Formats: sequence, structure tokens, C-alpha cells
Amino acid sequence: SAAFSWEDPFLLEEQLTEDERAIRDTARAFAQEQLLPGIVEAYTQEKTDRGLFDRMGALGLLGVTLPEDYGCAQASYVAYGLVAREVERVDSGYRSMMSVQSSLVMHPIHAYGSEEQRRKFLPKLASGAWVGCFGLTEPDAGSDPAGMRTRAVRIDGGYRLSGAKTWISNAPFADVFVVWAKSEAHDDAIRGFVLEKGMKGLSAPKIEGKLSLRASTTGEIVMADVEVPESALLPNVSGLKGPFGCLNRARYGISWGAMGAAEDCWHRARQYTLDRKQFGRPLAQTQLVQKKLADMQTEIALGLQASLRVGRLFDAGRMAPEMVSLVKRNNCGKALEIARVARDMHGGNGIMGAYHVMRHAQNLETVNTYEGTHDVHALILGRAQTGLQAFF
Ligand code: TGC
Ligand code: FAD
Repeated sequence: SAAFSWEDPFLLEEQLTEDERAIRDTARAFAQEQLLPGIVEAYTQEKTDRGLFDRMGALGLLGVTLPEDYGCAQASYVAYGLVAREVERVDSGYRSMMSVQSSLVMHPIHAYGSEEQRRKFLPKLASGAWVGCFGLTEPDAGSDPAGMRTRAVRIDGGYRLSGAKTWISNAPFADVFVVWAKSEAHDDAIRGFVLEKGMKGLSAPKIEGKLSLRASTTGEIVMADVEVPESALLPNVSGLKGPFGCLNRARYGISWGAMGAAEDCWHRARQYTLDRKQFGRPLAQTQLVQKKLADMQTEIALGLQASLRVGRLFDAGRMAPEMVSLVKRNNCGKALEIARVARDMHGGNGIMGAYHVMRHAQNLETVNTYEGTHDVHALILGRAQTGLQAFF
């Protein structure tokens, strides 16, 4: 019989290609050597290092699935997931910065943009010279983006946009804004527009005081009659399937990322309970602790296999959005539970920044909510198996 690897129970490692392992190793070294050392301070001080984009770009970690023609790595969706896992092993906020840039900004420009838009934006977004953000959510339209109020009206030579987006990752320092609006000129269909920093009437105030995802900056996008040329419109998509096509990719990446954060919590809880003695023996030598560790190991092993499977189907062109809902919902919910339990297993130390687990738990509250809440994904899966719409 084969040897059992506690860290990699189903030998995920050998299911990866050489290229995928190489990208994963680059991402792991970057995350452990360049992100981990400063994370406690960045989180505590609520400071986002804009320079991280340049460093991720230099290593080819932005838009990894997109073609080499635009300065990207042209790697598999599995490789993209592995990058998300390594970055989120350090902090969900850093993965958020990376996944917004890759899936929510570069992907729509590549998939729905003109060749001119691709050439203008993608190489700079790939290198990290420009930072992008994605505006779908509004104060009165979160889970129900179809209820958005942002409007585009036709003007001579282009469009005028008005409205406000909220909870937008990267917005306060973004150079490029992919925003979704109902366009009067297109029968009120939802259309995508690429706005640029400095346009008259465009501002992106920071949302202060978050108790979660503090290493990532979140803001609003305020559009007070922003006039844009025709070339700002993403020509090749119309309707909610535009933003959802981006969300499918970001949600898939999050399913891997959440498992990275969960693995960090699990490994830390295991080590802590091996080292910490109470009642004359290591905490890890108690039945309750071993059960908790076994539960963590089980959920993570299953969650990673599921994401790998969805990634392989993605790469084969056989991804169905419901598959993504299943892994996003499961892996985020399980990761949040694992982080909370790991926090508990650290006792009083567990509330300290230096032990990392409470930060992961706080972050995962957001990860469980954004990109479709845990319950919204249940409704998507419920609809897919009953044929009955239960949103309203
Ligand atoms: P519904 O009737 O279901 O669909 C409307 C149209 O959209 C199409 N569609 C999809 N297309 C591709 N992929 C998907 N996953 C799709 N889901 C729907 C659908 O086929 C239809 O097309 P058509 O051509 O027939 O018009 O729409 P609904 O209004 O009933 O939707 C309900 C619901 C709940 C499923 C949906 O609105 C939803 O998923 N809500 C959650 C909203 C959300 O996820 N927001 C995310 C904001 S971005 C974000 O959080 C970024 S954080 C990132 C970070 O910092 O890391
Ligand atoms: P609501 O939709 O008001 O939901 C509140 C509660 O009601 C939830 O528990 C939900 O599950 C439940 N609920 C909603 N509808 C139903 C229903 N039909 N049946 C039962 N229960 C229901 N958005 C962007 O566009 N771009 C970004 O970059 C971005 N980044 C974000 C970063 C952070 C830190 C956060 C917190 C959010 C971000 N978001 C972003 C927004 C995010 O996608 C939304 O917060 C999320 O979609 C939920 O919307 P909401 O906050 O309006 O909650």
C-alpha cells in the first residue's frame, strides 16, 4: 500500500503538470518571501501597497490565463487557481487584488473588447503598470445586480454615465475602471464601459473602517455625468452575461484561494497544538483536537479536488456556471468554519495578529459574501436542480 501524506492526502501534487507546478512555485515563493513578512502590519494599519501589482506583474502572475500576445503567461485555469491558493495562503486581500485585476478587468477587456482596447490596456494591466477595478455592485443592488441604477445615455460621439458603485476593490487607486451600466442607447441593456482615471466627473473615494480584508483597499466609484468616447464601450457583450462571465472566473479562483487560507489555518493549528502543552501533554494528543484536525484535513482535501476538477473542465471548455457556484460556496463556507475553529484552538494567542488565524477568519467573512453570497449560490444550485426560481 502507498504511504499517506498528511498534507496532501489525495496526492494533488502529482495531478498537476510541470508548468502548473512551476507557476505555483513562483507564486508560493513570492507570497511567502514578499507578502507574508509585511502582512500583519499592512492589515493592522489598513495599508495597501500599490507596488505589489508591479511585483506580481513582473513575475507573470496577473492575467495568467490570457495570451502571450498581450504580455500574459497563457497558462491553464488550474495554474490560475494555484496562484490564488498561494496568494490567499497569506491574505485574502492580496488574492482579491490579483483576482480583480485578472478575472474582472483583464478578462472582460480580452473577451468583450476590441483589438484596439486589448492592445491599449492588457499589456499595462499584465505588467502591473496600471491597476484595474470592476464596478457592478451598487448601494441598492448587491445580490440583485439587475436592479442597478447606473445609466449611460448617448451623447455626440459617445456616452454620458451617471450613478454610483460601492464596495469596489482597488477603486481608490485604480487607473482603469470596468463599469456596468444600463444603456439607454441599447434598449436599456446592461453594457460594459472602460473608464480611465482623471475623466471629468469620475471619483473613487475610499471606504474607511473595514474590519475584514484590511490589506486590500475598497472604495466607491462615483460617476457624475462622466462623458466617454464611443471607444470606451465594450463592443462584444450585452446583458448580465457580461459581468457574470467575469464572475465565473473570479469565483472559480476564489474557490482555490479560500482553500489556501484554510490550509494556512489548518497547518498553524496543527503546529500550535503539537507545541502547546496543557494537562501534561500536547493539545494535539487530545481526542477533541485530533477530530478538529481531521475535519480540516478532510474538507480541504475534498475542496481542493473539487476545484481541480472544475479547473480541468474550465480548461477543456466544459465549465458550467453552477459547478463554479458549488465550489465557491462550499470552499468559502468550509474555509470560514476552519478559520474560526483554528482561532479557537490557539486559545488567547489566537486573537493576536502574529498567529494569523483571526485575520484569516475576519477576511473569510468577506470572501463568503462577495462574488455571490453563500446563500445566493445555494439559490443558484437550488434553481438548477428544481427548475424553480426562489430569488423572488
Ligand atoms: P438570471 O436570469 O439568472 O441571468 C440573467 C442573464 O445572465 C446570464 N447568466 C450567466 N451567464 C454566464 N455566467 C453565469 N454565471 C450567469 N448567470 C446568469 C443568464 O443566462 C441570463 O442571460 P440572458 O442572455 O438570458 O439574459 O439573472 P438574475 O437577475 O435572476 O440573477 C440572479 C443571481 C442571484 C443568480 C445573480 O444576480 C447573482 O449571481 N448575484 C450575485 C451578485 C454577485 O455575485 N456580485 C458580485 C459583484 S463583483 C464582486 O463581488 C467582486 S469582489 C472580488 C474581489 O475583491 O476579489
Ligand atoms: P445583499 O444583497 O443586500 O444581501 C444581504 C443578505 O441577504 C445576504 O446574507 C444575502 O445572502 C441575503 N439575500 C439576498 N438576496 C436573497 C434572497 N433572494 N433570498 C435569501 N437571502 C437573500 N462588488 C463589485 O462589484 N466589485 C468589487 O470589486 C467588489 N469588491 C468587494 C469587496 C468587499 C470587501 C466587499 C465586502 C464586497 C465587494 N463587492 C464588490 C460587493 C459584493 O459582491 C456584495 O457585497 C455582495 O454581492 C452582496 O451584496 P450586498 O452586500 O448588497 O448584500
